[in-house]
Amino acid sequence: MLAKELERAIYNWYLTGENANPEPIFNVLADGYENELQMLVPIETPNIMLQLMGNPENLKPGDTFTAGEDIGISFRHLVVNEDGGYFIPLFTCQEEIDRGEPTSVINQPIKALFDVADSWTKCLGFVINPWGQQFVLEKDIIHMLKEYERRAFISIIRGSVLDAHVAAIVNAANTSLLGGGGVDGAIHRAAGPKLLEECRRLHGCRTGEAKSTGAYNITTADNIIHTAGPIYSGTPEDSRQLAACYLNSLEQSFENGNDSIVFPCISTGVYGYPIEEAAYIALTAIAQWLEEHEGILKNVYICCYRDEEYEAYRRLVERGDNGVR
Ligand code: AR6
Repeated sequence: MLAKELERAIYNWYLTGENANPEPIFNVLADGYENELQMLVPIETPNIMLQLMGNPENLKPGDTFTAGEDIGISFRHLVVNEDGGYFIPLFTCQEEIDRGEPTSVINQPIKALFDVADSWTKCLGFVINPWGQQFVLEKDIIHMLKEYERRAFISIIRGSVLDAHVAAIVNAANTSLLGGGGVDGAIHRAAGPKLLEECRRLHGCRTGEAKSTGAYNITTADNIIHTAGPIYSGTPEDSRQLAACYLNSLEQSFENGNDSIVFPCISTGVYGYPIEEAAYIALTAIAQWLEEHEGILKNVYICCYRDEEYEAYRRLVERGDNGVR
């Protein structure tokens, strides 16, 4: 689970583009340091085999070996400078390893790796998934991560909720939950007809409420959280209902055990909510929920499909009056 979240955070960091804040990745790594995140580490096979065998001269075909306690493992290196400085590659899954040349690997907790890195003088750090979307962890970052104070981070991304890789995608649906246009239509098209079948069994959703389903053919998420935003009418009830959409979606994701979530700009399309106002309500509601549920959710993403949505969010974040770092 944590390795998957790490992959997702790195993917979204690339998606966010230039100057993206790496804090969502640090959140997962710091969590992994405390909670046994396992990484796959390539090893130098011949060495480890000789050590496993003890005395290879006594070998007969078909013999099997069990590793003793004192096996010294030799990790593979990516040499980067003429002084022999190197990085150690780490992988989140076998598919990432298979992008490069075949190698033997072992599972190692990231805690053990971070803790021994300082004793290898020529080691400059680690590179996560070097053959794909790589993330470099230099030693000073590793030191920082060991003491890192985790705090859920809100990232603003330009694009569709279907572009992000997350545990939960929020759908700006309607009270029938039976599909529609906008992002709702896009999610149903991507998920396939089984999503509509499950939605039928939910018997609708009141404005401001949120209900959870599977993600079906959407492989970039584990589940979909459907919420019905208010149709903008210019009354104070609008903002209460819009805030409720965000709060109830976060509550649902908490119940699902999700570590990451992506929101569209609820009600700002077909339902006509002025974007500037909607963005302020969204950020305030999310920041409030995160403050009340410290340490639960790691990463929150807001996807802005239209330029004016993205710009409204950027202006708000730059003003810094909404509890968002
Ligand atoms: N892909 C991704 N995001 C989109 C897309 C798309 N194809 N189209 C719009 N958005 P909206 P609402 C973004 O209109 O205002 C539906 O028919 C859009 O830029 O989808 O809450 C439902 O069934 C904005 O950021 O939803 C309801 O009847 C966000 O999605 C009604 O519309 C929400 O815009 C809900 O209206």
